[in-house]
This record gives sequence, C-alpha cells and structure tokens, in this order.
Amino acid sequence: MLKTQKMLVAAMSRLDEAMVINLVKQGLQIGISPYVLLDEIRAGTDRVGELYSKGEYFLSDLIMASEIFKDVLTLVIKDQTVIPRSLYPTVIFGTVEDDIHDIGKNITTGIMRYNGFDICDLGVDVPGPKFVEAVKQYNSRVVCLTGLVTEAFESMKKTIILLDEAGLRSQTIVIIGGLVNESVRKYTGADYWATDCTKVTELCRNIFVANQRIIQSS
Ligand code: B12
Repeated sequence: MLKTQKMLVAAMSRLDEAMVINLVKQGLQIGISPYVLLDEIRAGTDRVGELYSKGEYFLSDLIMASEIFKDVLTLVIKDQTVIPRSLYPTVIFGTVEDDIHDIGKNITTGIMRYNGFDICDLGVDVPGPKFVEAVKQYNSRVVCLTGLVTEAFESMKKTIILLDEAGLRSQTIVIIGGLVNESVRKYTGADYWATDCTKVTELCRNIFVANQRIIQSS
C-alpha cells in the first residue's frame, strides 16, 4: 500500500475532511486509480463504524463520514465519461426496505454505468414489491440488493420470496452487497454476494454471457 493510501485510511477514520480531500487530489495526480482511493476511504469508514460501535463516535460522526464520502465521490467521478449505450439488459439496483445506506450502492452503480450497463436505481428503503415491478417493467435479469443494517437481511429474503411468488425467480439472478457474507447469502437465498464493487461488473457480464442474454446492439 502506498503512503498516500495509508494516510487516507487514517485521515478518514479521524474524519479529517480537508486532509482526505487533499490526499485524494494527490493520489489522482500521481495516477492512483479512483477506485483504489475509494476503497481506502471505505476502509476508513469501516474504522468509523467500529468506533461508533464502541461508543467512541456518535451518529453525527457517521453523518460526517458519509458527507466526506460524497464529496470525494463528486471529486473522483467528475471527469469520468459515461458510456451511453448498454449491450445488456437493465440491472435493477436498490437499498432494501428498512435500510437507508446508499454510498456503496451509488459507487457500484456509478462503476457499472461507466462500464456500459443500464441501471435502474430504485433508491433506498425500497419495499420488495418495487423490485418485482421493476423486474417486470424492464424484463430484467439481474437484481442487485444493498443492505448494511441487520434488518436489511430480512428485507432481502422477503424480496427474493416475492420474486419467486411472482414467477420471476428462475429468470432473475440476485446479487447482494453491503455488509454481507456467505451466511447472509444463504439466509436470504441470493445467488451471489460481493463487497468489492469492482467485481460486480465482471460478474454481471459473465452472467449475461453465460445465459446468452446479450441484446445485440444495432
Ligand atoms: C456512513 C454510515 C451511515 C450514514 C449513511 C449515509 C448514506 N447516505 O449511506 C448514516 C449516518 C445515514 C447512517 C445511519 C445509520 N447507521 Co450507519 N454506517 C455508516 C458507516 C460508517 C459507513 C457505511 C458506508 O457508507 N461505507 C462505505 C461504503 C462504500 O461501503 P459499502 O456500503 O459496504 O459498499 C461497498 C460494498 O459493500 C459494495 N456494495 C454496496 N452495495 C452493493 C450492492 C451489490 C449488489 C454489490 C455486489 C456490491 C455492493 O460496494 C461498495 C464499495 O466497495 C457504517 C460502518 C461500516 N462498517 O460500514 C455504519 C453502519 C452500517 N451503520 C450502522 C447503524 C447502526 C446505523 C443507524 C441504525 C444508526 C442510528 N442509530 O440511527 C442508521 C441506519 C438507519 C437505517 N435504517 O438504515 C451500523 C449497522 C450495524 C448493524 N449490523 O445493523 C454500522 C455497521 C456501524 C456500526 N458498526 O455500528 N450510517
């Protein structure tokens, strides 16, 4: 890990916004990938979360962390060109019911759009039926669910049950992200889980290719 990256994790955990912004600018100047920088900041927010759990940080500190993250996002993605036309069916995204965390979702959808995917982002605290409606509307094949609070796992599970009841489960791959792991995947009934947003693009592309569902662009 480069010195700038180490310092970035530390500055983010201290919630030192000026220092974070400076280090990101420096990192971009010396050619560190925006996604590597974002990942270091994410490591810093994990530390913020730990300190919050221990009672050393408060809700206001979580809010501060999210504000810094948003400022960094604006800084790193402003120069990226969005590829306008997708070769693949629309991917449905949303933070599930009872959860309002959306920074990771927004990074992931940003990366996917940058890589040429059409995304329907339903926002945060999205009830299961909204996902079902969106899958029908876009004839979608991939649904991506974000969840960071424990309650989100129940909502993910319910959403997947609703897809099943609507007869859409066999045609839909469900990927979950956020604070998830293999146990959460099993509990919710999702097909895949990932916490590294850079891997989602490849995963979706592989899913579409494997299922021969590429829509040929003319
Ligand atoms: C910032 C933050 C907030 C902000 C969120 C702002 C926003 N617009 O998102 C605010 C202040 C609003 C907030 C509120 C709350 N928070 Co909060 N928050 C955090 C914090 C510090 C960072 C989260 C974050 O943005 N991380 C950075 C992003 C980039 O990471 P990420 O979301 O994991 O996303 C990455 C990957 O997961 C992936 N990804 C994301 N989505 C998807 C989807 C797919 C399909 C894929 C493949 C990948 C993918 O891409 C991203 C980049 O790699 C975490 C601590 C932590 N360890 O995460 C606590 C944390 C999540 N919050 C927590 C809590 C308790 C709360 C509150 C309940 C506090 C309260 N008392 O009100 C409320 C929740 C209200 C609700 N119902 O949702 C707890 C949850 C504990 C639990 N197990 O339930 C945590 C873990 C803190 C802690 N240690 O206690 N929070």
